[in-house]
Amino acid sequence: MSVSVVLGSQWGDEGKGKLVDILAADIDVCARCAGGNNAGHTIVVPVDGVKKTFAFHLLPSGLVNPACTGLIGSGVVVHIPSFFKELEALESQGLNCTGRLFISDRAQLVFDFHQIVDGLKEVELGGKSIGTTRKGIGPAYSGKASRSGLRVHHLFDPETFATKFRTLVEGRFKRYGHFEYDTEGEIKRYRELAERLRPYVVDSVVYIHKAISSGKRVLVEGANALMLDLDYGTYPFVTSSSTAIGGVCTGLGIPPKLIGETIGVVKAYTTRVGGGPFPTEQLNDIGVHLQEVGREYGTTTGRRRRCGWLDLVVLKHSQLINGYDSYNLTKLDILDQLAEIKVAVKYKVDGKELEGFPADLELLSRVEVEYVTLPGWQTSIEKATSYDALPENCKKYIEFIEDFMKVPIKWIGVGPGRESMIIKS
Ligand code: 2SA
Ligand code: GDP
Ligand code: MG
Repeated sequence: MSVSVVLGSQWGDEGKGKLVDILAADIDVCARCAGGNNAGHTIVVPVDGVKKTFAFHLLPSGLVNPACTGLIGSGVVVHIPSFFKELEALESQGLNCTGRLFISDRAQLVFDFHQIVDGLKEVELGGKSIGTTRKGIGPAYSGKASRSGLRVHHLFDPETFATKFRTLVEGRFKRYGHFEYDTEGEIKRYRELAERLRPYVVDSVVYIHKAISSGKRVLVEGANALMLDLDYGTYPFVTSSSTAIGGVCTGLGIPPKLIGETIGVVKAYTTRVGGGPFPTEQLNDIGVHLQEVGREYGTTTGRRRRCGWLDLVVLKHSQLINGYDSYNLTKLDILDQLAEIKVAVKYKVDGKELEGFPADLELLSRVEVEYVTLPGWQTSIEKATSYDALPENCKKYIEFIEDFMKVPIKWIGVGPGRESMIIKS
């Protein structure tokens, strides 16, 4: 039995949560391998004829399926108060997660002081700020890499926890000056939180391997996306985790040979939240149209997302690294009203085509983007339930992407709801 993987192919918010929710009907375990509660996955589900919206940040989106178990892997960074807050919000919406949510004892902890430092670092960067979610993600992964971080298992050794915690806070005071922080109060709070967390904690390596070997179907839900990957994204305008396929292995402790289908989620246009380069960004009416029709606001922070055309140079880079077997093209309905749709196919610098997506942001700032213009369909596709029912120009757009990428588009999103997904054979 192999593990399936859903990954964001662009700068995030492609609609990974919706696909994961649909696939969760046929899976037993849905696992998160990286990131933290910076992620925002929105799911719209009909419950007794009424549309219900669920917002996931740290917990796996597969939990909407009552038969699915959620696993938060070792590569994830966890802010425990947010874990409980999200769990309570889901339970208040009628999702009972008792006995079907687990967290790795190796996962790194995010504390409030990481979130404070995240904000201070952004202020320090001034005009060059990353535009982080201020959830403490960067500072927590920095602590992990510098081998001073605290992990879930430390919660159950109160003496060691308290000593290390005081040292960590002192270190931050030395670097950033004294900020208001109740260190002893936090230590006390975490003693209580540890007891609440205990029933959820597992050795996730043992857990996932037992699940796989007993024939359980496992799906990994990627958080953020390839262009936000610490190594392969638009560094330093990235998140601090490995959002690529490698992060699935390291974040869950599974070898590559156990990975089966890898599905790339591709928005039919491009969006990005926060700072950093975005070659196909449209700072014009098109960008505003995509933003408004697509309701492009951050799920976690409510920030306006920047919008632009689909970029196949980005997708090629993403394809090389993650090796997607198939795509879910999402939010195609957002292009319904456009007379013409552009797709970026080439980057040139000084008249010469670049072979790959450049590492150097200075070089990237000089690229000339070459587009192909395709005719729009100017009809609503929201109610389409089959590939054949789509307008010809819409099919041409889909097939152009498939031909260019040489990867099949298996799912097509035509609306936010679970029912608005066409399966293309
Ligand atoms: P961080 O907080 O350190 O991970 O931020 C670093 C960069 O990563 C971007 N980032 C995101 N981009 C898109 N979506 C994200 N999740 C939320 C959502 C975002 C929101 O689903 O809408 O609500 O604003 C996400 N998380 C991190 C971030 O913008 C920085 O560019
Ligand atoms: P994720 O981070 O990749 O899970 O994506 P988000 O949930 O942050 O953002 C995607 C947004 O688009 C959510 O509000 C979804 O409900 C919505 N969405 C997903 N697929 C579609 C689609 O095919 N059409 C439309 N109109 N909305 C979609
Ligand atoms: Mg999102």
